[in-house]
Amino acid sequence: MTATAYFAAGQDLWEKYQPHLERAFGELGLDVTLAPHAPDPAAVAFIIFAPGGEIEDFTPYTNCRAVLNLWAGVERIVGNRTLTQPLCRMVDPALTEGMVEWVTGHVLRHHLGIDSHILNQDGIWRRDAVPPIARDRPVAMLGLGELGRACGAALAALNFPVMGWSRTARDVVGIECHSGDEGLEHVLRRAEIVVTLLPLTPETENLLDARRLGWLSQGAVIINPGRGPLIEDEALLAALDRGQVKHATLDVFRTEPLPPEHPFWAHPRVTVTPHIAAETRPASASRVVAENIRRSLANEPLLYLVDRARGY
Ligand code: NDP
Ligand code: OXD
Repeated sequence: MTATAYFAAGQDLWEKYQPHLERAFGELGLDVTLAPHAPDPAAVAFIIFAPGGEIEDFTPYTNCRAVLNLWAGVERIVGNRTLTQPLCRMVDPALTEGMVEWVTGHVLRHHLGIDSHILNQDGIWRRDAVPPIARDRPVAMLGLGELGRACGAALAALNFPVMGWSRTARDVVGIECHSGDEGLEHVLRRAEIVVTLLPLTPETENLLDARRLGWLSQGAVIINPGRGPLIEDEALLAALDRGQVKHATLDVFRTEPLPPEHPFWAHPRVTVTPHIAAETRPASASRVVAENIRRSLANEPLLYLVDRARGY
């Protein structure tokens, strides 16, 4: 019998995804009908979801075998009490590539002091700020999941000493791995550049508060493409103002779009990017969705299943 996959991620995304999803279903020979509406929720076998999409209440989808999130982060759906179906998050190879490029680019910007040579050129020949080579610039990667590992590997390949931090103890080639509160203190005290690629959960919210920011070495740089609430805004502003944090490059915020009056916009040592570090790409992500539908229909384990208790 044909299964129905309801694309509940909104009209804009529908237009971008429809041809790719249909192609990906065809490539796997799936007997699946893709629909932008679900007049009969009980007939829906799969829900393709994105935050801000059409579903708040999952209760009527009584025969839904899985909810397939198009985003890597699940904080906007994982706590939905009506969601009893398995939830899968997105691990998209093209999103990962994008994140590696964004993180590497921003790390190199700060490492090389690129701004001082491309902004405010004033005719003065300054040779006083030769950067160290990468092997002398320790980087902390908070989060050693799909994205943290890929970014850490790219930075390690450039010779940055990468210290990683995760919830459980990990062993990642090329990365000095740490976990637990002591591990966090260790990496923050030693890092000159800190990248946050953690999911937003009750445990990670406000992780970088005044106390932990106080562990940073003077003049550290923070790069946050994870989620805004990982860092306390006020504590970060205070750390910037006392020079403990030399610069913060922020892609994600408590409120998005970041309101025009937010102090981050005007701060001379904050760079705001509008949540563009890495996007899910329809062509590759559609293949991930199709593969999970194939697995479900074949009663095989789903990929990238979210652990509701952990929240990611
Ligand atoms: P993963 O789930 O693969 O990895 C999460 C990592 O965070 C794991 O290493 C995990 O530890 C660690 N972690 C979770 N909770 C804690 C904790 N309490 N203490 C210490 N470590 C913890 O996620 P991804 O790498 O795929 O994505 C990370 C985040 O990046 C997403 O959740 C999303 O918020 C953000 N993102 C941002 C984008 C953007 O454009 N700005 C695009 C895509 C994602 P462990 O290994 O032990 O499980
Ligand atoms: C994601 C994001 O979680 O784009 O996929 O932030």
